[in-house]
Order: sequence, then structure tokens, then C-alpha cells
Amino acid sequence: AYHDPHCDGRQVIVHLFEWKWTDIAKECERYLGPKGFCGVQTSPANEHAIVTTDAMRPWWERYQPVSYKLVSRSGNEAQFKDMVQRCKNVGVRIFVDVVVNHMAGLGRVGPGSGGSQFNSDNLDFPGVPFSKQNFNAKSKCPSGDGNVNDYNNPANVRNCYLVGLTDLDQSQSYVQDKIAGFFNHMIDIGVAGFRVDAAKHMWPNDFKAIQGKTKNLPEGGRPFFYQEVIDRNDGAIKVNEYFDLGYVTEFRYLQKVRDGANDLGRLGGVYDPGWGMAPSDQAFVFVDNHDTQRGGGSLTYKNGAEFTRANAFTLAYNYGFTRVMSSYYFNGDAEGPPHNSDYSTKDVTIKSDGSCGNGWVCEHRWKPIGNMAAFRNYVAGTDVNNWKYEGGVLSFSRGNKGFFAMSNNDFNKNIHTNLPAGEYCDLISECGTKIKVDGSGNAQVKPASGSDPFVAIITGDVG
Ligand code: AAO
Repeated sequence: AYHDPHCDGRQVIVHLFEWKWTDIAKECERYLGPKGFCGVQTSPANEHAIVTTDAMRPWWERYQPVSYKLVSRSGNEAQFKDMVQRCKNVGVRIFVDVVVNHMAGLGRVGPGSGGSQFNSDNLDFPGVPFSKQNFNAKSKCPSGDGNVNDYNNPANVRNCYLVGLTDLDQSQSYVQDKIAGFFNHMIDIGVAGFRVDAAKHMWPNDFKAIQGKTKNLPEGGRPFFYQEVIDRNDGAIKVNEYFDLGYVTEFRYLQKVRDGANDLGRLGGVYDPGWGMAPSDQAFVFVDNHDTQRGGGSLTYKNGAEFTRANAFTLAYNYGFTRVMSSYYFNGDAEGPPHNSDYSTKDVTIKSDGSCGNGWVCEHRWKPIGNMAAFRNYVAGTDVNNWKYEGGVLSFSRGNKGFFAMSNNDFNKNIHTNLPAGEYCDLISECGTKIKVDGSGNAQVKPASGSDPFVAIITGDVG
């Protein structure tokens, strides 16, 4: 019920991490809409703490909610509305990262990004309002210090404070109403769904009750939900507890795809049900996210070609619902987005070659990544066939609608594509080369450029 992203069959979303609403609106119009992206995951949109003590305006201050007012480092409510509408007009939906497991961390005090006062130590958040009785009592948390410290015990994971973040009690109908009210406000504005932060730390039945209080979208249908549940077969909480609440993040995928991007033959086993991985229609997959790129063992933009292969493959293959990470360059783990001297976030600028300036990486604009959205849209629903790994080249077809090949280096190889005879534009290079398929479905396959050793073709228009 919560698995439809409401984007007309489009298949790929991009996390524009820390982007301002004004820049996201422009990116929908100038790039994401035309390229066939389904949507954008935004950073948390609600009021958050302003952290200047243990770090100066770290990105993670936005995971410390103060109220559900839509005033954040990315912009105000008017800018948020304008973004949602403008993106929707070009077929791109907005999915908001919602942080509702907890409020700001112990020791934090107001005002927040929207001017609301708060005091975490007193469990006082008048901007909602939430007060002491709305948080999990210490007596419900089985850990000595009140923090989550035993991933083998669900009550510890779900009733204690995650890294000192004040833990809301979602079993209370008042708390559910406030959270559902926050979701409903965004649904009224035109948002299509939500990434649920720290879902692992909430009881599935409590979250279900919140969903039960959440509206249908104005155009009909349930909002799209994907639940952040880190399950690496190393604790009591399993992704399948969340299947009826939406998609679940599949963190085992990023390990599989990382290993495969180095050793392409291994990519055939990227979906390993025997390892407990969620089935394709439940798995939300990605090469990296904003946490793993700071030390979670995933590939990141810093890995260059290997990272690109992992992403192109992810979009060419048929496992899960896919998200691409779009980052800013960083050194220190806490470092916030590119900013001006007053710590306001810098604009995203676009250079003449289509890449981004001002410190933004824009992985989603790298050709073997961004141009694969159209491929995945077109071949959706087809199987992976003709899997072949030979001479360092990995290739496969998607039914008789698409064909994909990649390698670590330039290549030139005769391969069976499974496509009808014809001459097809390579999507990666935007028709920098054409692939001629003969009457038996074979083609001489050579990338347009040796520096981007990928070929992707489809039998129809980019659409
Ligand atoms: C900040 C400061 C803290 C301070 C706190 C309160 O850094 O020092 O105490 O404020 O003032 C983000 C940052 C935090 C930040 C927080 C609030 O990452 O550093 O704290 O904002 O500002 C767990 C959760 C998962 C969570 C992840 C970070 O399950 O939900 O920790 N992710 C989300 C967001 C994240 C955000 C929050 C939640 C909080 O995406 O950005 O935090 O809103 C194991 C467990 C996982 C657990 C990890 C990390 O995973 O299974 O459940 O994730 O550990 O603790 C191997 C292991 C695997 C392990 C994994 C770790 O693979 O096999 O078990 O490594 O990568």
C-alpha cells in the first residue's frame, strides 16, 4: 500500500543532500524532469537545532528536530511549496526525510532554525508542543545509561535514546497525531512520500498507527514510504518487520555492489536471498548514503570509476527501488554543506560542461549515472537475460527492450544483445556512438569513449 512513488512509472530518485529548496526547484526543471527522474529525497524539512558547540553547523544538526515548522537550513515554507509545485509540474516528486523517532539531543537549547525555543534536558519543545510526558520514560529503557547500546534487544533499540537524542513515545495517540499532522501538512503541499529516519528505533506497530492517521495524496493513493532499517544480519531487528510499512533500506546491497564493482563477475550474486536480503519489491537500494559515505564501508564519489560502475550497474539491473546519492565535497565527517561566511548554504552552480560548481559533487549528473535513469524507466518489468562476463566485460539484456555493457577499461567486443536488428543510440554518451545490432541480435559493442567504458541502448525513445 505504501510502495507507489506516484511518478508515472519513473524508477529512480536522487538524494540532493543539503540542497536549498530554491536549487532543487531549478534542478527539477533543468535536469531531473527532462532526464526522467522520479523524484528527489530532500534533507529534513522541519525546524532543527542550530549546532555551534561540538562542531560548527554540522550537516547532522538537521537530525535534531525542534518543531514541525517547515523552516530549515534549506529554506522556509514558501520556498518549500514553490519547490514541490515546480518539481511536480515537470513530473518529479518530492520525498522528504522525516525525523520522528526523536527530538534534539540532550544538552541542546533553543532557538532552533525557525526561532522556536526549546530545552532538550527539560524535554520541552513548545514549538510542537511536546513535553516531558511525551518521551519514553527511563523506566522503559533497559540500558544503564539511557542510550541505545544493545542491538540484540529490541526494547533497548526502540525505547532508549539513540546517541543521546530525546526519544519520543510513539505509542501515545497525542504523539501520533502530531507526527501524522506533520506528514499531512506536507501531503497537502504536494509531497509524495517520506524516508523514515531511524525507523529501526520505532516499534513497527506504533508507526503503523501513525500511517493510519496519514491522508491519501490529493490525487489519490497512499503516500510512498521507505523505512531506514539497517539490517546486516547482526542484531535483533530484521527488515521484514517493516515490509507492510513500505520499502526498507537494504544495506547488504551496498556491500555486495561495492565488492562487485571491483570484481565484476561477482555482481551476479548481488541479490542474495539466502543472506536475508529483502525481495526486490521491498528493497530500497543505493550505492552509498549520507552516513555510509562518512565511514560505513561503502563506495563514494571519492572512489571515482569504481563508484560510477556500481551506480550504472545498479540502475541497469532489476533489483529494488533505486536512489542515487548527490553529495558535496567534504573532508571532515561533521563538515556541513558549502556555505557563505554567515553559514548560509551556497547556491549550486552549473558549469558549461553540465557539472556542478561551488563545492557540489552532483554525482547524478555524471553521464553513466544520470543517463541511466531513462534506461531503467524503459526496461522496467523485464528480466535480466544473457548475463555474460567475459574478457573483463560484463553485459546483459533486459528482456528484448534494453542492453547494457560495462568494463573497468575500454573494450570492443562482439556480444549478443537480444535486441531486434537496428541501429541504436548509446544513452550513456547521449548518442556519441551508435550500436548496430544484426539480424541474429549480435553487435560489435564499443563505448563512445574509453574513459567511460559503458554502453546502454534501448529499443525506444528516451521518453
Ligand atoms: C550527533 C553527534 C552525537 C551526539 C548526538 C546528539 O554526532 O555525538 O550524541 O548528535 O546530540 C546523524 C549523525 C549523528 C548525529 C545525529 C544527530 O549520524 O552522528 O549525532 O545525526 O545530530 C544507527 C541507527 C540509524 C542512524 C545511524 C547513524 O540505526 O538510524 O545510527 N541513521 C539515521 C540517519 C543519521 C542520523 C540519525 C539516524 C539520527 O541516517 O544521519 O544521525 O537522526 C550498527 C547498527 C545500526 C546503527 C549503526 C551506527 O550498524 O546496526 O542500526 O545505525 O551501528 O551506530 C557494520 C555493522 C553494523 C553497524 C554498521 C555501522 O556494518 O555490521 O551493525 O557497521 O555503520
